[in-house]
Amino acid sequence: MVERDAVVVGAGFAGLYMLHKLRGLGLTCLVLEAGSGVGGTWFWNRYPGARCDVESFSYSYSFSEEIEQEWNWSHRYAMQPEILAYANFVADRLDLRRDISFGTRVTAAQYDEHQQHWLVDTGGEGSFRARFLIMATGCLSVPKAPDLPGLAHFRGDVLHTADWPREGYDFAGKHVGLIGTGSSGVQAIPIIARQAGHLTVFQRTPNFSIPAWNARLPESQRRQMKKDYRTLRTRARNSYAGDFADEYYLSILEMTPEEREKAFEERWREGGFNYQYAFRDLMDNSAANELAADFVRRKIRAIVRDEATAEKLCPLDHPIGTKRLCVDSEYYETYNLPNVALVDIKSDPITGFSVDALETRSTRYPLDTLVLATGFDAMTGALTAIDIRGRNRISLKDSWRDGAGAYLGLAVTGFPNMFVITGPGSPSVLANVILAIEQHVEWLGELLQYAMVHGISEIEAYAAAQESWMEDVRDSADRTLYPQANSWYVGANVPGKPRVFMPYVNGFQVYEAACREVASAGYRGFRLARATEVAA
Ligand code: NA7
Repeated sequence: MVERDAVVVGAGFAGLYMLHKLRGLGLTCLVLEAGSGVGGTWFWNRYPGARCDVESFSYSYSFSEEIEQEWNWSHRYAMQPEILAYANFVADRLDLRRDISFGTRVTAAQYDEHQQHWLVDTGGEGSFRARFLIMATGCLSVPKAPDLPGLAHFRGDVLHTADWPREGYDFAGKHVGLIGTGSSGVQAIPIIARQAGHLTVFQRTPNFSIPAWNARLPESQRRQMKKDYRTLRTRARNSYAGDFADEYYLSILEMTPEEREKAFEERWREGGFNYQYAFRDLMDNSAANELAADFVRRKIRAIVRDEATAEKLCPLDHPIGTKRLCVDSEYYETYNLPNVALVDIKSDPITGFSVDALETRSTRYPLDTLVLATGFDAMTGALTAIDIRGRNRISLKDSWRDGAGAYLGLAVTGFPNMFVITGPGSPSVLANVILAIEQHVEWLGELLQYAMVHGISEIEAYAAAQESWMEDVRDSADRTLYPQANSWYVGANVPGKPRVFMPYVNGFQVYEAACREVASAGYRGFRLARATEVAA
């Protein structure tokens, strides 16, 4: 049995920084990672076109000025290989690998109330004992395999975007089918279309997508950004989304039609999430939202030449932004290529597969390859996949049966000394997730420091604190349009998952202030017990 002060699960951006932080506190730590390398979601998601939808300069660690200055981002939005190279650079620069056990998948964790430590099992790769268990398992790390009727009959290649072969895949000359038009599909489709003989996209629900206008960063801009980093990071810390963009300065409803059209056009030309975050009434007023949505639909109709295809691509079932916006490179333009077809599987559902074809109610589509861009069991999937048992052997899965929750999105009642980085109830995926990670790691670092100074051996969120926090998370979401969509934010993409809006919608800066306030009130809402008190 290997013993450490803390075990961290996952060597993505959260696990890497957590390890660095714990070392700085003088705690011994081991990171357990299922993959053979660092990078988390960026290790697995190697599909063609995989790219971050947050701009490179803000989607990067801010805690080390050396790392900021030494690393050079090549593009406005970094591609997956570059982000993975960055994660490796950080791991090497901070000498993190010696405390990471790769190829080690955690299968179970059990809290021992008498000894106040966690026992972590890996199903064959060893067992571990630690006072603290820190889940850095990521919000988008468990691929969701869709329930497709008769898929087992298909003898062609089946690939999932979130579990892509490391050696890549040659689409040349192939007849390819792709299911899923969220961010992964929207990024992969333009690239696959240019490589494959023929691509058929099977779309269940169209999404809104805004152009990325991705481009190389000129050296002058890189130099300027590096100079401005401190100011920009401060701005990010004080913003809703945790990045550098100007936010919430325009009201759609207060503008004249001409001003509005100009503002939408400018945001479209700027590209990316600022189409959503520039407007302060877009996410809580249906009329404002509809105007913004209509602009994008008009863009789709202007770009896509075939009228019927354009109509199929126009989202009508959810307000814009209530499902994560896609940020694309020539997504809509791809449907003008002669070798690309779009099939609406809501009106013509998939009925089955034969060895070499996908069949819908009306048509048989011969395929060599099927790409599943069907998303993730988001926010909770990686946690509930592990048999985590807290006080009285209560399982995390059971305690989240009616919906996931955590006090501050960080600590779950009944699971002392366990912490979840970017857990349900925190801004996580609604913010620049790297900053959300940094804030959690730093806050947790201070809590553990406090525990050491005060001789505290057990930390647990009170049930009442968790309940009232999650009530606020829910009520805040209910004041916006977010819950209207069947999104992965509410778990709607996983059959049977309780429908709870999981991210904290009031903004990164409001959330950070709430965390600070809890800490300065002596960690209000947490039971902090000294060893003697626990034994008694
Ligand atoms: P998403 O955004 O969850 O998208 C998954 C897509 O797959 C979406 O279009 C789904 O349609 C579709 N889907 C899922 N299951 C099925 C089945 N059974 N049949 C047909 N279509 C299906 O996942 P992504 O990987 O694209 O992106 C996730 C996040 O990663 C993204 O937001 C970024 O933050 C990075 P549906 O809408 O459910 O009808």
